Amino acid sequence: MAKKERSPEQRSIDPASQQMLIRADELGIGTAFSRADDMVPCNIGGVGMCCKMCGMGPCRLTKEGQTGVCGATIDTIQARNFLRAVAAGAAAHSDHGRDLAFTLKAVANSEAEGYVINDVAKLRTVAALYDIPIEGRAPEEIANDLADLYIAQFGQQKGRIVPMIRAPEKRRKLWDERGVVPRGIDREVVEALHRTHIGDDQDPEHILQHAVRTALTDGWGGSMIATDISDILFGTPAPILGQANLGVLKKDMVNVVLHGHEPTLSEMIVAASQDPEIIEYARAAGAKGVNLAGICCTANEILMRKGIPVAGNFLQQELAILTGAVEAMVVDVQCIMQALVGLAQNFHTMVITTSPKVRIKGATHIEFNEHRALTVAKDILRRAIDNFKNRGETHIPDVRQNLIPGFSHEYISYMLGGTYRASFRPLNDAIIAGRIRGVAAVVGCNNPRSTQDYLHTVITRELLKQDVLVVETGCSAIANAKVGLLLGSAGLDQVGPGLREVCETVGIPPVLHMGSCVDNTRILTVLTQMVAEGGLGDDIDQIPAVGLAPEWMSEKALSIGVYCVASGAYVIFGGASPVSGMPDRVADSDIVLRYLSEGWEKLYGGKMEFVADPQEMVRRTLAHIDQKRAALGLPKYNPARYGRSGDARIHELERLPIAERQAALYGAPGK
Ligand code: SF4
Ligand code: MSK
Repeated sequence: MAKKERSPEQRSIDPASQQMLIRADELGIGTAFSRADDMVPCNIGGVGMCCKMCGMGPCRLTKEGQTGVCGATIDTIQARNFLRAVAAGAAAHSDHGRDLAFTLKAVANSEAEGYVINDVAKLRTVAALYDIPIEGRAPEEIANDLADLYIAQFGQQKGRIVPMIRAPEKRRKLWDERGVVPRGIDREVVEALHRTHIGDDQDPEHILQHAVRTALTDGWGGSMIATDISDILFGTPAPILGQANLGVLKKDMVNVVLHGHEPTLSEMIVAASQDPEIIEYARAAGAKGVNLAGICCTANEILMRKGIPVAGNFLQQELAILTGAVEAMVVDVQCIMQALVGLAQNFHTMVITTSPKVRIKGATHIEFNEHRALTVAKDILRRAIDNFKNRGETHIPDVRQNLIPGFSHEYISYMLGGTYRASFRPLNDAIIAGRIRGVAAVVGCNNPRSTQDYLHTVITRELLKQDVLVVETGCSAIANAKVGLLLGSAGLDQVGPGLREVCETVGIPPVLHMGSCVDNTRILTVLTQMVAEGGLGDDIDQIPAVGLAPEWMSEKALSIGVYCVASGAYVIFGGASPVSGMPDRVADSDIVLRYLSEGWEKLYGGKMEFVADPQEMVRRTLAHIDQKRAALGLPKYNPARYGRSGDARIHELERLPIAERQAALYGAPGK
């Protein structure tokens, strides 16, 4: 029995999740929600005041003036813990990028079964950025050179990683001056571990400088490489109709849920699921076919490119199995709960691990290998189909919502300017005029310590009302998709008048789904292109923009936050801070917390803050946007100026007699 058990409504705002949580209670099955209720977070480690870097500890610094056995002070301990978390996050994203680089190399050399180069234009564009010759060369030759260059970024020892050249010039100079330019991706992660070993780096500011360098290897390194290669191999996303929530699972089909992060295997499973041989195999088993659905960022990858429905975000991985309708949950890397296997034993679901890096005791392991990807994908689907006969009672919530994802930076540029004039000019102009007050990136995870999806959706809705254009990635995008904010016209009645005009004119939803967690680099690219377009300053820190991770939980989120801060953004995390300390008990135990905000703002123009209250998050976001507008000399945001043009006005005018309509549009005759 949980200690402080919350009701389903307190655990999630999502009706599908609530239904499955009731079902879990009926069956007496625990989930992350009930385990979070049972597990009170450690009030010492949770605020960064515990060190377990060596066998003389763990040392808990809860008294004034106390140090660790080695003499380490609280700020050193907090900075070391923080750097280690950033290093783990950067490692996860970057290793994802490395695997894709090896896949690109294999595809270029015809050694990867089933894969082709899907977006030759993007391959040529990316290669040209690095002066790789493209004219008169076959895509495979270019891809081979690009793969070699990208693979080299991981083991490089000196110089700078190449994707950094894509940042605004002023920012690159700043990074040089601050000594945070990454030399090689692996080198910075290794150095982070070295520096935080007992008896190494003990100056908190110096340790946190390396947190910046390490995070930059993620945003302007590993993650950017991952996004580039995913687009080259599987296609650059463009708007496509999708669906989200547990109601996408189908009673009469074999349901295979793809969960994790890397698109390599999931893309091949999508291809295999359409193979006549597999469809026939499913029919012979008594099903109408194979229904694929995604969870977490694998979901975002195959949704953005193939329109494969999303079963849910992070906190719905267990709930999908609780439907009783999932024949197989196929996982690769990151954000996979170990609890899945025990939970699945209550049903017929097979949990299939596929990465050489990730095994879970009790799961079936079918190892993925890009050299025989299609064969592995078909093998997995056959195993899932064979399991269909074991299905028992099903409880699929009848809850799903349409959405339109697929807003890559390439597509945003195209939609704003067209094929021949692709550009960010209209976006910059809308911000300069005040139609769009600013831009917010609402991203990141779910966390069972808050109410699932509540913070993501309430903040997004509030910002839209204030004419803030919202871009999204990761589990946040799925949260807002489920409440219908990622549709063309739906939700436009809930947005501010200026933003509504822009959305109606361009034909876009007010919330743009830009992809998975590694695709936060698309947001860096958009910000860089907005700078290049002109009118909003000469560096990212001058743009009226804010990043928010309201329900963060992963170390990857911290790494993303730090590279955004280092790129000049104001980043607000919801929930608890891992470095807040207990300033009421131990004075100055919040030195590191303050440094991430005030210290980094002086150095990089961006800052990181942790704010629990959603209204306060919105208030700080708007205050920051308005302050950046003022610094640029832009007109003060005034919603009364807009909302009288565009489609809404046309509908009103249509009701007037023709002469009055013309007078309203063009002035009275003779004037
Ligand atoms: Fe304690 Fe120092 Fe060891 Fe950390 S490194 S556990 S503070 S003795
Ligand atoms: S999956 S890192 S819970 S966003 Fe990228 Fe979602 Fe966070 Fe995992």
